[in-house]
Amino acid sequence: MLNINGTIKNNSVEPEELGNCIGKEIKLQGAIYKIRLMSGFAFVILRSKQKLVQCVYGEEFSNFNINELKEEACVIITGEVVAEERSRTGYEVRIKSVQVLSTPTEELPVVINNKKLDLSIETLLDYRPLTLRNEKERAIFKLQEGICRGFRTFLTEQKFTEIHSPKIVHSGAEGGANIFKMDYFGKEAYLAQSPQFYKQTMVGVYERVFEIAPVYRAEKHDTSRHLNEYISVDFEMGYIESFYDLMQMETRMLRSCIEYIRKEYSYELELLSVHMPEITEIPSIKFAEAKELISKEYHREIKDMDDFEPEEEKLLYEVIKKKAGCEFVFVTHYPSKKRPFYAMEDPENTEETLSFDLLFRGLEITTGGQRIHNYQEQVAKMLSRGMTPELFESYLMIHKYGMPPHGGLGLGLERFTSRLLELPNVRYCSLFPRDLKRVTP
Ligand code: AMO
Repeated sequence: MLNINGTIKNNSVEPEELGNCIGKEIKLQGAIYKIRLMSGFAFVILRSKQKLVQCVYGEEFSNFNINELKEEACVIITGEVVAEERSRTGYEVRIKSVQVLSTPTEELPVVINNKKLDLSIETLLDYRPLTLRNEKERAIFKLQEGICRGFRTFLTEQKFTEIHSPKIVHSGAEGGANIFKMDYFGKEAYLAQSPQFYKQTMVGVYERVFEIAPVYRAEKHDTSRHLNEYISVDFEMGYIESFYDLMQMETRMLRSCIEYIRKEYSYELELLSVHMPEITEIPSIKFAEAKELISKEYHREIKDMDDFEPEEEKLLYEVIKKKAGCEFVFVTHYPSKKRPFYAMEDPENTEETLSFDLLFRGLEITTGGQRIHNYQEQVAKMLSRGMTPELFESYLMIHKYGMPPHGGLGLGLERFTSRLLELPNVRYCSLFPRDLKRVTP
């Protein structure tokens, strides 16, 4: 019988410890990222858990044949850590011997170990299992991890409870045609467009909740901002005085996240040359006023009174940056007809909702707002939209049996990341993007 007590036998040092091992012989595990042959010696760059480690082969101290070592082989290196001021880390590992655990059977179809991958977005995504091994590609998703940790840390501190809501659902929350239908043992079901009903429901349980999880949108168009599966950062909170409380909370969440990654992910930020936004205060403007401002500043005719055109979002960014020096802008009071049935209308003007979007560097990254919490009011709004309240019985339970004034928001993780890194397409910020043409890799 074998007793498993949780001990993993591994004598490899953690790469972060190498700086403390100067003069010592160590073992180090990783993949051979790059071999640069010189005469009599070679640089062997090892891809470890987080960073690249500079190792060197030398005829006088290495006891293996460098020509037999292949890039992308998985190895355990034995070597001595020596101080080397020309190395980025201040040290390097002189390789004595190499234990090869596995070695590629074929030449890689794309070059993945250049500083910058010189590939079209299609090739980059087609070879995702390989291209993700590139130093900068890895840094993007490491940073994205940091963003989620930043949000999670902040929200947990603010006493939000993390939840996991179902992704197979019985009705759509966001309306529109972009819902995936599925056959659920002979019944019709859908992939969740958002955790909307469930996060509201959980406000009745915990008062403040959040979720970071995939959501599904059957987007029929191929744009640089739409994915068919994306990660939604949602929070929902009760006992709000107005929807401005939600905007205050989001401002603090973003500020806290930016500080967190600045502190914890400086390696990735530097590698990706991220231009970090300053968030002290975020200006807020009503939707109708924003439309007029853009029209006046740029002598543009307003074509669609109910929504922004993508170009208008960019122009709004420019004008707000010029006037207020901020790269974010809240836009509030969106027209009721453009917002979902759960949005609360402004009692002073029922044509408008107590809702907002947040734009960052010219792209909508968040939608949020106050929800209807009164049962009669919610049923009446559904009926006025031609909906059948009976189909939403379980959702309406919360309204029927008591809910505090509440609201929340959803932030698209890939959109936020792409704007932070100033990348032109959300696909760059999705590990394995799903779009009109792509369900693989
Ligand atoms: P909405 O539908 O506006 O609101 O979505 C919220 C945020 O999600 C992101 N987003 C997308 N990202 C990538 N691909 C897509 N196809 C896509 N669609 C949306 C955007 C957007 O701002 N339940 C509400 C939120 C709330 O009120 O709490 C909702 O889902 O960044």
